[in-house]
Order: sequence, then C-alpha cells, then structure tokens
Amino acid sequence: MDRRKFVKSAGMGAAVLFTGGQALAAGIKFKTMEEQNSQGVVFPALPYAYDALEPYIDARTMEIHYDKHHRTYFTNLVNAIKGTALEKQKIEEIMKNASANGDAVRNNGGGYYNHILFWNNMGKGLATPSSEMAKALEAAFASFDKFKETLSNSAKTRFGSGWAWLYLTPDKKLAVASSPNQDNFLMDLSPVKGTPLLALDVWEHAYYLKYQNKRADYVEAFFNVVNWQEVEKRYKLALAV
Ligand code: MN3
Repeated sequence: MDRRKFVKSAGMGAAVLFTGGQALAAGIKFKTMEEQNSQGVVFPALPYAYDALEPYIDARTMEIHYDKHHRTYFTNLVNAIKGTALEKQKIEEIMKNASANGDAVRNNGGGYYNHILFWNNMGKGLATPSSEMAKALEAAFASFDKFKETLSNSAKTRFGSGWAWLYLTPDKKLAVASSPNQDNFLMDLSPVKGTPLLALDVWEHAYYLKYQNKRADYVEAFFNVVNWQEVEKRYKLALAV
C-alpha cells in the first residue's frame, strides 16, 4: 500500500469509529497519545508511512509489524476484555492490574500498549534530544553516549523476546532496563516499576527481515530514528504526575 492509500484508509477508519471495543477496519489517527488513551482500546494509525524510517527500518518489516503483529495483539486484547469491566478502563489501568487480569490480557495488552509507544517514539530527523533532555540524560548516565551504550547493552542482552526501555523510576530518576515478552514497567507483576519513556522492540519480528540474527546492528540503527521530542514530552508528563 502506498502512502496516499494508507493515509486515506486510516482516515476512513476514523469515520467508522465503533463503540464497545469492536475491531476497526483501519487504524485511527490521533494527534497525541493522550487523545488516543481517552478513546479506550482502539487500533491507532501508524504516525507515518511504512517506508518513513528507511533505510534503518525497512517498509516491509514496518507493514508486517504494524498491520499483522500489532493488530493481532489489539484484536486479541479486545476479545479478552469483551463483556468485562476492563472494557471501560484505560490501557494504563489494565496494565497496572496485570496480575489480576490473566495472561491473555497481560500479553496482548502489553503488546497493544508497547507498540503504540514504540511507533510514536520513532520518526525521521528527530534523533537529537533538546538541551534540557540531553542534560537530564547526562545527569543520569554521565553522557549521552553512555546512555546509548546502556540502552544498547540492555537491548542486546535481553535473552529471547522482549523490550529495552528508558523509563522514569517511581522516585523520578531516568533509568534503563529490559522486560521479557510483552511485559512493561507499568505492570504490577513486573520486578521493575516505572513509567515507560522510550520503547525499543527487540523481538525478532522487529528486525529479522533486514538484519537477520544481527540484533546489534538493528539496535545501532534504531538510534537514527528516535523521536526525542516525543520522549521528552513523556518525560515531562511523567515528572509532573
Ligand atoms: Mn513487536
């Protein structure tokens, strides 16, 4: 699908907004994540075209990752919460009670939420943090390069499938850690707790078509497409809570 067709179908998705958690024909376009979250569990539009992050992330990977993997997590989450009180909850609330909600909600809810963060914290030409964000990273990790090294190591050493994160600890410190499968640090069952700021998907489906077994090359490429404006926005929101 080319960009124009994709944008058109994404727009049409917004015109057929369902209530009650029904699956959507196409992703809905939201201006901000806050707007997205206010709508409950809906499948969001990708914030850019499939080929927008080339050559670092190839269009085919982007299309399969978004339209197959992410959509499947969404659909399975919708089915898992259908007819329950969770239908009326925000996804963050669903995450916070992960231990009580069962594995289908934990895995598909995590997959649904984590990928929304991931799409939004990538973009082209935004890969430099503001001086304020850079200072915060330097204060936490000694230097920006040291931060990159820490996140890279976290991503490369996560055994099997999972995510590497920059996150804000409950005592408002910037930190890096990884999570297994589709877990994240909002979940009550996670040994690490905090607010996710920057998500890096290290499941093989995120890189195998282009990078095969070379996760390290994918992680290196990722730093070229980080949307630091989005990360900084989340950072400020998390600090203010
Ligand atoms: Mn993924």
